Formats: sequence, C-alpha cells, structure tokens
Amino acid sequence: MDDRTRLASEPARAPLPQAATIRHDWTREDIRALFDLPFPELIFLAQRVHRERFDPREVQISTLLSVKTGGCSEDCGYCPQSAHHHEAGVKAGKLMEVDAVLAEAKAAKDAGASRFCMGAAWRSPKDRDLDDICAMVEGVRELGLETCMTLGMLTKDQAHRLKDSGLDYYNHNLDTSPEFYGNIITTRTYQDRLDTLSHVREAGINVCCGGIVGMGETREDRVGMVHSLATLPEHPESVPINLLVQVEGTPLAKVVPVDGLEFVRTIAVARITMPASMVRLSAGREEMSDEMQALCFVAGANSIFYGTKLLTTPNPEPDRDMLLLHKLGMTPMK
Ligand code: SAM
Ligand code: DTB
Ligand code: SF4
Repeated sequence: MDDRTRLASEPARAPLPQAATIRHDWTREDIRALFDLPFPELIFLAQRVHRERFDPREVQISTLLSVKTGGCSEDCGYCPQSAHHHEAGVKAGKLMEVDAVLAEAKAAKDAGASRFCMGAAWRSPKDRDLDDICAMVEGVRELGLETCMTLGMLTKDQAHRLKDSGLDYYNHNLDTSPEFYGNIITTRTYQDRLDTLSHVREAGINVCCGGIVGMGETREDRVGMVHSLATLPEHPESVPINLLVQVEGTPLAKVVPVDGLEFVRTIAVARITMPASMVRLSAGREEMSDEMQALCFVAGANSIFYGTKLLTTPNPEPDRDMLLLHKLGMTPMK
C-alpha cells in the first residue's frame, strides 16, 4: 500500500474516549503516541481537552521580575545568570530592596498583570534572605496580585515560611528528561528538583513546573520531560514550556534550534496529559512570529509572561502582545 492509499483508507485518528480525565499513570508509550499523531489530530485532541476546562479565548498574564540577578553558583547550560558563564555578560547584583520590588509590582498590575513572579539567581535561598523575600510576597499580595517566587532549591522549613507569608505559587522546573538532564546541569540532580517540588507541594503552595525545549534534546527527551511532569503525584497547577533563548556566552548558544512545529507539539501534549493545568507559553516568544504564537494558543497554551523583559532577556513589547491578542479575539484572564 503506498502512502496515499494508506492515508485515504485508514487515517490515524486521535483517541476519543475520556479526553480530559486527570491521569497520573501516563506511560512513555502513551506520550510517544500523542507526539506521533498527525498534526491535525493532535491539535484537535488538545483543543477538545482544553475546552472542557478553559475558555479558549482567555490568556492568563504574569509579569516577571529578577529580584536578584546573576552570579549564580549553578552551571545550568542554558542560563546567562550562571557564574560559570562569564561571557554571557550578566553582572552579579544584590537582592533588590523590598520597596523597589513593590513599585515594579504596582506598575505590572496597572499594565494588566494578574500574577507577579519574582526570580532569584540562587542555588537556594539563605535563611537570612527569606525575611526580605517574605516581605516582598506580603507587599505584592496587598496590591491584589497573585504571587510567585522562583529561588532555587528549598528546604521543608523554607517552603513553610514562604507559605506563611502568603505565597501562591513556587516555580521550579524539571527542565528536561531525567536522562538528558546531566548534559545540561551537573551541580544539582533531578532528584534534588523532585525533592524541592515535594516540599513546595507539602507546604500547600501551588506548583509551577515545566521545562525547556530546544536544548539539543531528542523527541524522546521531550517525551520523557512531559512524562516526568504528568506522572508527578499531583500535576503542577502551572506548566511553563520555555523555548530556549540562545544567549551568546552560554554553552547552548550555538545549538541547532528545534523545529517550531515540534515546539507546538510539546505544548499540545502537555495540554492533553495535564488537562487542568495552566500551560504557559514561556520564554522564547520574542523570536516567535504571531502565527507561531497563535498555533501555541490553539495547541492549548493559556498563559504568557507579559512585559518587556523576562529575567535578563527580552520579551515582546506589551503593545505587540495586546495587538496580537486583539487580532486573535483573545483577552487577558481576570
Ligand atoms: N535560580 C532558580 C532556579 O533555577 O530554580 C530560579 C530562576 S531560573 C532562571 C528559572 C528557569 O528559567 C529555569 O529553570 C529554566 O527553566 C528557565 N530558563 C533560564 N534560562 C533560560 C533560557 N535561556 N531559555 C529558556 N528558559 C530559561
Ligand atoms: C520559567 O519557566 N521561565 C521563566 C520563569 N520560569 C522564571 C524564566 C525564563 C528565563 C529566560 C532567560 C532570562 O531571561 O534570563
Ligand atoms: Fe542559577 Fe537558576 Fe540560572 Fe541555574 S537557572 S544558573 S540555578 S539562576
């Protein structure tokens, strides 16, 4: 049978039953099969799952601020803030003053953000820094914004202190598959990350956990990354899917970029396997066309970072984002 006959007589169909059941028993085979679906079938399935729980016109909007930049002791190959990658040219700074952070949060709220995410280039926070960090959480909440922090590894006690200050979300990514992980980071293990995630979960903080696509990993690594996320004891409430920002001076600056449609597939498979989670189209939008971003939304992404900067790298201008949402007939989630 030639391909045309096969396509005409027995097209691969998306599996139909129980589209949006929450499952934690996904196998790698299940996830591989989703990645392998013909693109229209994959997008149809992702849309169907998406619409069972979300309004497809709505996008949640978060703004990011780096409250402590550069000089990080970890060696994450993608990251311009690692002290191991001086050539990336990010200067090490101190933890920002609480008032300066609150002024930025106020501006983000006025610009339409509903969540304010604060990031620090730390392996893990020092206990003495947590007083200021907790004051930031309290102040940002008082402005009426949801709060998110990403500070590296946490102990159980630190997670509880953050919860007591009112922290809504903690971001800590698995980044990639367990087997590719060691090619990217050597200074902490996959298990370290899983331990932090369980401390955050156990403290009652919402989990934001995802990864990066385009680091030179294989399809099977993307399968493994989604598998790790979708088989966590509870799905992360928020799943950021980052497209690698290739920063000059980092070891991954010259990696061959991933195919755009493969990135869209990863979003769709995350949506299907974690039906109740917000899937965030995270880093990498600056380099994406409007059409590419539209495909990501159609594949089930329903959250973005909004504002001219991520942590150290550029993000689209707010005007461009508002125009894009307007052209798509989409609106920020209240
Ligand atoms: N230092 C903390 C940590 O690593 O847990 C928090 C900040 S760290 C910058 C947060 C996440 O940003 C990383 O886990 C990674 O997934 C993402 N990230 C960092 N650099 C990136 C890049 N160049 N492109 C895409 N994502 C990136
Ligand atoms: C996440 O997954 N992506 C954001 C957020 N969590 C903290 C960070 C992206 C950083 C991109 C590189 C930079 O701007 O330094
Ligand atoms: Fe440090 Fe986080 Fe960057 Fe890794 S990703 S080098 S831990 S700031």
